[in-house]
Amino acid sequence: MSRLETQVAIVGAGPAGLMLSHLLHLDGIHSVIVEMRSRQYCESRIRAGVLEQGTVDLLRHTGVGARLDREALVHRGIEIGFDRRRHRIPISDLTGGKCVTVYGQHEVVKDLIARRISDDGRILFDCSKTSIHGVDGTHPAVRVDHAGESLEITADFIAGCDGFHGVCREAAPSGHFQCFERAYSFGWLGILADAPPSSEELVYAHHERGFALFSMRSRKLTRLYLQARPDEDLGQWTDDRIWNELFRRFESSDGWLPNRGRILQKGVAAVRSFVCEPMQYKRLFLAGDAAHIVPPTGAKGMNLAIADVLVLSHALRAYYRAQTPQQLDDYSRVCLRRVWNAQRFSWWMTSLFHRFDHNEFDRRRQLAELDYLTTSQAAATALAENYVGLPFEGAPP
Ligand code: RFL
Ligand code: PHB
Repeated sequence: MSRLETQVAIVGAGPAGLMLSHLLHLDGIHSVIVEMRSRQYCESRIRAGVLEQGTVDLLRHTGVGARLDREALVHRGIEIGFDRRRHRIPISDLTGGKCVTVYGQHEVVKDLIARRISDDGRILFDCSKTSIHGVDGTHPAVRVDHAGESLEITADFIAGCDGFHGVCREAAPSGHFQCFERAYSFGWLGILADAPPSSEELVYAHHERGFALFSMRSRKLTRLYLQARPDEDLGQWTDDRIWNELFRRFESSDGWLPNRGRILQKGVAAVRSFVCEPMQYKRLFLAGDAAHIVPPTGAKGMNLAIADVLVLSHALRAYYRAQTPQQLDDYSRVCLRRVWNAQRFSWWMTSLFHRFDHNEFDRRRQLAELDYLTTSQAAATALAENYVGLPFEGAPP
């Protein structure tokens, strides 16, 4: 078995693992990332699209915001559709000028991989058989098979940035982590369409047939989602059926509809809420989707992952500079406060827009809430403040 030593071994080259490695490098701390997928796969996996103000500020501040500044789309409002009408929530006006930025998660991943490689960072793609060892001792290790050989990476700390289905959460003794979970009876069917977005802003639509979301990836690509069954058979969803369903759910009295175009990608994503507490076991730290999942309705998942690793990088910096473990001990508490806030907001957005197995009373209550949201400045401000994101703990001024 080959051996390697580093300060922080990171499992997963998603936004959390890559950003952590980048932040540690800026503080002079060495890390190695192991990733089960290929570089090409990581760079083309279409997922999140909406970046909070704090995420964008951090990308810029740490020197990985140049392409984002050239290509990303800045959004100062969102549209809420119900009862065949759309209502604008002016999120920038309600938050002292803050905005969200539409820039695909895979673009952030591409920018971070390019930067890590140009800084001589080590990312081992195409690893298999990842396993975690020695988490009870002072030198935990990650073992993988990579490039035809077995490799053991010994480190001071392990960062589990390996997503919801990763292996790191299982490395702690059973019962250490307490998991809080909520399942939903629906998923999201998402498509990427070769069509210029027909609105400059996102449209979240409530409809009696179920939720629909209009989003985008660029001036040429529209991203759309439909509430669907979690086990939806994509084979049953012809392109015509998808467009017809979208057009029905977005139907509005002013005639606005998304532009139709060739469907480049389609997939079904689960909708779930999940939190693992604490987010640490001795020298193993969980970050991002490995520790928590939010329903996509609030657009918070990737932003939470970035916020976690900012806190973790500061704690590791304090540890290496002054041998002070207090910030590491505080990691879970600091992160979980933000995580539960995002859970609350994402659950609220989900319950506001989706069709549940509920009765007419509940549907009317939903409509009343949408009415209140689009006519009360106080209600709209609460949405706007959460949508652009609460301030990042320890973010640069
Ligand atoms: P990731 O991105 O899942 O990365 C984990 C990485 O770990 C690798 N891995 C392993 N590597 C080695 N060994 C193993 N045993 C491994 N097991 C796993 C995986 O291959 C992967 O590369 O987690 P991370 O970094 O925590 O990032 C989280 C985000 O990806 C996620 O929260 C967002 O995509 C959620 N999300 C959204 N978030 C937003 O902030 N804004 C949005 O607009 C938004 N929209 C969305 C979303 C997620 C969606 N889906 C598909 C669930 C829309 C959708 C449809
Ligand atoms: C997306 O563009 O993928 C997206 C936008 C807003 C959401 C979720 C996903 O709330």
